[in-house]
Amino acid sequence: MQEIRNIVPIRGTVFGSPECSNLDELSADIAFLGFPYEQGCMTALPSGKKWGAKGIRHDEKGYKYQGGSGGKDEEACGWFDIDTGTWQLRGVTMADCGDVNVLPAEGERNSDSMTNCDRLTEVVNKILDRGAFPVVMGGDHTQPYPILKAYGDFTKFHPIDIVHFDSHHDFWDSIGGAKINDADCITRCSELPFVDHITSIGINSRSRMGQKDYDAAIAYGVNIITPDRFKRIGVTEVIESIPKANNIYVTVDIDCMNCFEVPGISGRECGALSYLDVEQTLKGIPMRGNVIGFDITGLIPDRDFNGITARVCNNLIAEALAAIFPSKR
Ligand SMILES: [Mn+2]
Repeated sequence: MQEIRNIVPIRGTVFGSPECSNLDELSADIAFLGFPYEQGCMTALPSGKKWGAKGIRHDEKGYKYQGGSGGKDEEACGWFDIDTGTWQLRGVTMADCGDVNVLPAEGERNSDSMTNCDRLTEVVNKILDRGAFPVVMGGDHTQPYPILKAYGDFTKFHPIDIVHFDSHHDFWDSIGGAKINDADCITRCSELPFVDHITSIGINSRSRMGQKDYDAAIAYGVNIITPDRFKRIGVTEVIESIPKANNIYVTVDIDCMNCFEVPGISGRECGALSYLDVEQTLKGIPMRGNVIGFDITGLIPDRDFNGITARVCNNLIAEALAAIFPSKR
């Protein structure tokens, strides 16, 4: 049987961090991984989520991993935050592992070959095995389920709570009977034996959340924060509504934000969260538990305007990581 690579190299890395295409040699606090996959979406929807990771990598304004003062190329240079008077991500090491190798979904397949989602699970499993914190960039929102499956072998991370940012509940049972897709990812995650509480932030009622799906989410115990409720109670109370947990996994579908802040997406929403709502909530999550992984999804560079949405994604990743990883120097 032909050897199939699990990851493929890319051009340009997140924040200009070093590339690591051999996972056996991965040695970093944080590992970036692209999952250029959109086989979990209805094909009637706008396509191009598979280029999301590429868009984030090519954003030019964001954190520069190798920079520092005095013109020196300092590794993991971090930045100084004037709100807190502290350095952010200084000395926190990062590596970009490239993209998961996504192959055609249909057609004849060797019985022992893996699906694309299995390949994602295997790569994240390896990243965890190397002691790094995975940051997966979609691709569509199928990804949290195969990512979380990778934590199955690591009981030190159990139980896992999920904090989910989205305009859509993603609590469908299936799409026409087909399971494991971008509308049922939270349902599938809820079925994993080591997943416990789920908080879904930004869910709106205009996005076809049928009452059946709503009832299923409530029956599971999902803590749903709509944009209206977010505005009413404010960010501090939103953060406090996230149950205290041992371990927290964070998944961000960027359509949780107003479409005029994230035009480069598929389902453009109004009356949604703002960029700062999401950033400030992300910064509060480490106070509720040990954050063990992060993914971001939904960017379609071809629908973006002048890279605005890629800018938002790149910045959210940097700010979320800065809240999770204190500076080392
Ligand atoms: Mn979603």
